[in-house]
Amino acid sequence: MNSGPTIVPLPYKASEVEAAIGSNWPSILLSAYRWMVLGRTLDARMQALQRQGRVGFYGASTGHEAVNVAAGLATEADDWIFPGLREQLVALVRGHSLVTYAHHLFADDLDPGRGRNMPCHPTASEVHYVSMSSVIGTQISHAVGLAHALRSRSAPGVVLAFFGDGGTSSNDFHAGLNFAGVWRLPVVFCCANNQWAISVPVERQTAATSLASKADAYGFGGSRVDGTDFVAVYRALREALAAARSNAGPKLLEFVVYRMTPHSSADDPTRYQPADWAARAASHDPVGRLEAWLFAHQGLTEPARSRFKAEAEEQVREAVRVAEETPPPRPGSLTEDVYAPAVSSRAPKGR
Ligand SMILES: Cc1ncc(C[n+]2csc(CCOP(=O)(O)OP(=O)(O)O)c2C)c(N)n1
Ligand SMILES: [Mg+2]
Repeated sequence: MNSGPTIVPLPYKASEVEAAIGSNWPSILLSAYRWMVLGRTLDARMQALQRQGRVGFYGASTGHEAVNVAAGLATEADDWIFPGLREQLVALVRGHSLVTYAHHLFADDLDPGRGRNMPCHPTASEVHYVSMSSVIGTQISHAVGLAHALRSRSAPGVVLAFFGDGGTSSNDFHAGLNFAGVWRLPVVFCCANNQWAISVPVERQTAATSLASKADAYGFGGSRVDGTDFVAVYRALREALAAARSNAGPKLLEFVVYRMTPHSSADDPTRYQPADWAARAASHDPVGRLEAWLFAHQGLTEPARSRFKAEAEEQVREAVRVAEETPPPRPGSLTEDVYAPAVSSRAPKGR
C-alpha cells in the first residue's frame, strides 16, 4: 500500500461488517471501493481541467465519497435524489452514464440540460436525480414536495434530500423538515456536515449540540453518523430508507465528513482553514479508510489496487475525450424544453 497519512482504521471485524450490512458484504464493499476510486479520480481530473480553462467551474466531493456511494448503492430504482453541490456520484452509482455527465460538465450539445446549468448541476432524470438549484437549501422543500406527491398518488419510493451544514440555516430546512414531520412523509434528510460552509466553520453555523439534534424539534429521529466510514453510512441509510418505505416517517442523518478540497474552483481555503486541517482531513479519508480495511480483511492486493485506479483513469479520460470532441449546444436548442407544445384553446367542433 502507498505510504501516506496515518489513517484512522475502520473499527470492524469481518463478522461485524456482515452483521451491519448483510451476507453480501464482500461484493458491496468491493463495489463501493471501486466507485469511490472513480469519484476521487474524476474530482482530480476535473479540478485540473478547470485550472486549464477547459471546464468553467468545479465543486469536488473529495472526502464525501462514502456518503455518496452508500446512497447510490442503498437506494432502489423507485427512490429520488435531490442533491446539493457534491452528490453527482450518487447519480453515477445509480446508473447515470459518466460520458453523459462529462457532456454536462463541458456544457456541450449532448448535455441533457443543453448547457444551461453551471457544471456540477446535472440533471439525470433516468435515475431520478433532480437538477439542483444553486440557492442553498431550496432542494429541501422541493424534495418534501415530491414526497408529498408520491404519498398522494400512492406511488412507491423514498426521497433523499442532500444538503450541507450551511444548508441547515436556510428557511427551506425549517419549512421542509417541519412539513415532512407533520405529514410523516417518506423522506431521508442527508446532511453532509463537512464542517465548513465556504469559510464559515460549523461552530459558527449553530449553537445546537449537533445538526442531527435539530430533528427533535420536528418530531422525528436524527442520528449523527461518521460519514467517512462506509459501513456506518450504508447501515444508517438502509435503516432509514426501510423505515420511510414502511411509512414510519422521515429521518435526519448527519454525516460528519471532512472537505478535502477548496469549497469549489473559486475558493482559497488557506485564507481561513487552520494549518492542521488538511492533515486531520487526510486521516479521515473515506477512500483510504475503506482501502486499508480491504487490504487487512478482504485480500485486496497492490496489483488489484493499481488496476482499479488505472481503470478509473481510463474511464474518465475516455469520457473527457468524447465530451471535448462534441460541439457546443446548437443555437436552435435555446428554446427547446422551455415551452410546452402549443395546445389549441378552442374547444373541438361539435361540442
Ligand atoms: C441562499 C444562498 N446564500 C448563499 C449562497 C452562496 N453559497 C454557495 S455554497 C455556500 C456554502 C454552502 O455550505 P454547505 O451548505 O455547508 O455545503 P458545502 O458547500 O459545504 O457542501 C454558500 C454560502 C447561495 N448559493 N445561496
Ligand atoms: Mg459544508
